[in-house]
Amino acid sequence: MSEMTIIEAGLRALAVETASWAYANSGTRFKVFAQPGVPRDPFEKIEDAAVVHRLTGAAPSVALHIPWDRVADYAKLADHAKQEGVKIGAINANVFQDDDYKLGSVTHPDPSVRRKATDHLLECIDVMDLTGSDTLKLWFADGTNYPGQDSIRARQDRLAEALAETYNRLGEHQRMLLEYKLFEPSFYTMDVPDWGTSYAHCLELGPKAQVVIDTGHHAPGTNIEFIVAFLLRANKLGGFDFNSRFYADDDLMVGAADPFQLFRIMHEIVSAGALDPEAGIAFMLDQCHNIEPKIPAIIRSVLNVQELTAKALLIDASALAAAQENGDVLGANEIFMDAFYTDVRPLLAQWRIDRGLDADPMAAYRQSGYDEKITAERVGGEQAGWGA
Ligand code: LRH
Ligand code: MN
Ligand code: MN
Repeated sequence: MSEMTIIEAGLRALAVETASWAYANSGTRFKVFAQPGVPRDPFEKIEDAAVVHRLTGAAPSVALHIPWDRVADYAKLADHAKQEGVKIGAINANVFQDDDYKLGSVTHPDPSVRRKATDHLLECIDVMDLTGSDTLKLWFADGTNYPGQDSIRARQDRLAEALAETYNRLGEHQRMLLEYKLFEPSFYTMDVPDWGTSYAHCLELGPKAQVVIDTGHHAPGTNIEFIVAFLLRANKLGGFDFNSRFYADDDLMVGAADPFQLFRIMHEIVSAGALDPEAGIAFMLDQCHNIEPKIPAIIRSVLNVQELTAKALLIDASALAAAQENGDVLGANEIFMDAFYTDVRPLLAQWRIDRGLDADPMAAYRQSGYDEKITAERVGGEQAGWGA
């Protein structure tokens, strides 16, 4: 099989989900640099996501964050997405920006705060019903800062209770993904600090609960592809929040800091046959673009995922299996690295031309006039929520 045939077969199905909040103004704890032309409401965020999809042909859905994307009429929002040629992806719950949540949301010691938080999770399932989304994504900032502050074990019980209530409200074709994060904003314990905790809760809940891996949420040096392989084997990997990091949860463009890591992750996906949408793995971006222009940064990220996936597709699977069987350590590694070092950019340019897309989506965006248009039309764009 030619390299092009292999890439074509693999990439046909690859769908990267972009995040509504990445189109809006966002920053660090220190400063939000407002950019001209950012969306003023969720409708405009969807329009920007549609531009990314039109140029890349690989970003057909956009994730929402509630309440950042709260609107009066969700059916209208979903309809708008459809008109624009994209659909609503995961609904991200947000129980981390309310004064009531200072000591936690679903694990808060006060039952009335827990009730409020769980009600929000249920509200997110209502939003799924109205938008046609099939995925609820949960991340909890919950945890403690000081030893003795609260009972670690009681907080697990409270978490399990809220998750079970939410799980039971899911419709037949809906699922929930539980995201973990080692630290931040809590610095002594996070209530879902790692994949093991998320996995154990998901296992207890049932088949509609799966783990989501945010690539920026681990200790430095963590072998993320091992987690991917383990969860795929257990049928408990629901998807990714892709981004990259040099230090902590940096939320930089995926593939920017460590393209080799993304390659190794995509190799696990490809070799498990999990690239196909049928496998149900959501390839989402969770990034914040503080100094770089938003739409081009998101296009760049989609292209990075595509490029590293194409490289992973080029690993000669049968030669690799033979080398592994023979215990040929260096041979196996060479086969792996050969694919990583292959320059797939010309193949991908051709792949795009074959689909009626521009060979270079970054250049096509620059020439499209869209940036000038939104800069002129949109004044007073949104703040995503971070640093708000
Ligand atoms: C938390 C997180 C989570 C949130 C998003 C905005 O750090 O990764 O996914 O929903 O950032
Ligand atoms: Mn995330
Ligand atoms: Mn994060």
